[in-house]
Amino acid sequence: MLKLIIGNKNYSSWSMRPWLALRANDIPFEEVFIPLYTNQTDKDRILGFSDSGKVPALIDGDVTVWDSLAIMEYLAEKFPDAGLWPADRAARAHARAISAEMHSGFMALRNECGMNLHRPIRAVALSDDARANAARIQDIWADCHARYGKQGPFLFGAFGAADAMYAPVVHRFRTYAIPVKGEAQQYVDAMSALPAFQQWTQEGLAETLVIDRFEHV
Ligand SMILES: N[C@@H](CCC(=O)N[C@@H](CS)C(=O)NCC(=O)O)C(=O)O
Repeated sequence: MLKLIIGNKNYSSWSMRPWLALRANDIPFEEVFIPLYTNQTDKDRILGFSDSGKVPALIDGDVTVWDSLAIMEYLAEKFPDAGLWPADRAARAHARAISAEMHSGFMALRNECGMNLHRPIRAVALSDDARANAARIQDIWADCHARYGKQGPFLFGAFGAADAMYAPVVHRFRTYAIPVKGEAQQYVDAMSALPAFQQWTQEGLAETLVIDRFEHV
């Protein structure tokens, strides 16, 4: 049985990504929750699974894969029928490029609008960089919709790895009241209707642990 080590569902956007990829495809796995930013004991538990000291980590027998994007690649190889990457090579390259862009970029938006599901909805004054990040993400979604929208409501038609990578942004746009326009709103609606996305959200909202440093934004 695969084991996915995750942090708080309320806060851990990196944990959310591979969890969604697994759950949305009905791939069985055991979930191991370790509260983030609590004490050395919890940190040591994370280190017991991954030398990176970070979540998520996927354990498959004697294979450990850490880092969300590497986990996505591992799952795509292990479960080819799940279609985590598009079958078409050009679309697959596109999906990998936008996933990498999410993984390595949008720092201003990520720093200024950390995922926090239970945060009361409230706009904050965003920096120019964060506003540019939000616009770029919406352009990515609109471009995918224009190219692949006939195949389904997700970025490349059916739900895949790129969607899992962008899913936490849907929460950020909502809780920080960032305006979403046109096709990007259709994408937000499709993601919000996905049962796996709803399950993560409900379980995150049910958590009572509070990480103080993420609460004053
Ligand atoms: N690049 C990593 C980032 C992982 C990461 O930063 N995880 C955070 C939680 S969302 C973490 O484990 N923080 C705990 C710590 O640093 O002690 C990925 O894509 O998986």
